[in-house]
Amino acid sequence: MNTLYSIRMRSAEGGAHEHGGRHISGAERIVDEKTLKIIAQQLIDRALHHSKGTADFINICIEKIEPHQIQYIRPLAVAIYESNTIDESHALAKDLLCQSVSAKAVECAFSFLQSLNTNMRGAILLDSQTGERLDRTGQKGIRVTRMDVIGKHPSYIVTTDNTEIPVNTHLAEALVLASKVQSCKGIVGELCWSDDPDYTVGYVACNGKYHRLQHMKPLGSEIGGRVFFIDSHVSVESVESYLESQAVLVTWQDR
Ligand code: WAQ
Ligand code: MG
Repeated sequence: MNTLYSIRMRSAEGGAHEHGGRHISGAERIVDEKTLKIIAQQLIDRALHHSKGTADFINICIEKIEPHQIQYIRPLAVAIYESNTIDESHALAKDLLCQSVSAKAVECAFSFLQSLNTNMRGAILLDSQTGERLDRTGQKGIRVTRMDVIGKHPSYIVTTDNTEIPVNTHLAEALVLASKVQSCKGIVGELCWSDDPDYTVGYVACNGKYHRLQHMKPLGSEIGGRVFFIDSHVSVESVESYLESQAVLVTWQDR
């Protein structure tokens, strides 16, 4: 197998993140050497042409990954739902999450995301029973990194009810992230909606499924976020270390 590299981009406006700049976008891939240049170019374009603004700080980090460090996983199954309003979608999301997480923890997650007035770059970790916040990263959050699919993203996905849906960049990237997150020992659920003002689709991940939900926030809202629900029997350190460091590749087809 070719040598693989993790390539990650983060961009901000008004200076670097660590100097108070506003987060514009972040993205990452795991690719071989000959693809690195093309991906670096794509990531720069993403940072410079984003609906949230124009970055004046772009950080690109490239690291070699040893083949034995990589874990291979399957993507979550995708389930889709009909809903017409934010209230309906949130009620659905709560019902789905309550299969794996306490009602109290679900309420904490929603109030946390709904009270954000700036975006975090990462996710918050909540105790799946008490709803107590477990990470100590403040406004930064836990950033999931070192993940991608093997080969190309499929252009269509067949959902659990046998519907074919087209795969856009948001869905492809979110499904990879959510699949890595749910593969982490001790994580029992996730709640997410996008921070892109023109993208209102979100999801909850639990019970081996990516439950895709329309209308998770008002159109035009620049605030999004992610919450991961943790079983209190596992150590927060082991969860953080897996999310931040373990290289994971999603295999779309059987290998
Ligand atoms: N690790 C942890 N948290 C992250 C990461 C990451 N790598 N990337 C983003 N976040 C957090 C951060 O707080 C962002 O503000 C928030 O999530 C939203 O990120 O069609 O586009 O990249 O099925 O804007 C979901 C629906 C789209 C896709 C999610 O998220 C679909 C999306 P965004
Ligand atoms: Mg975004």
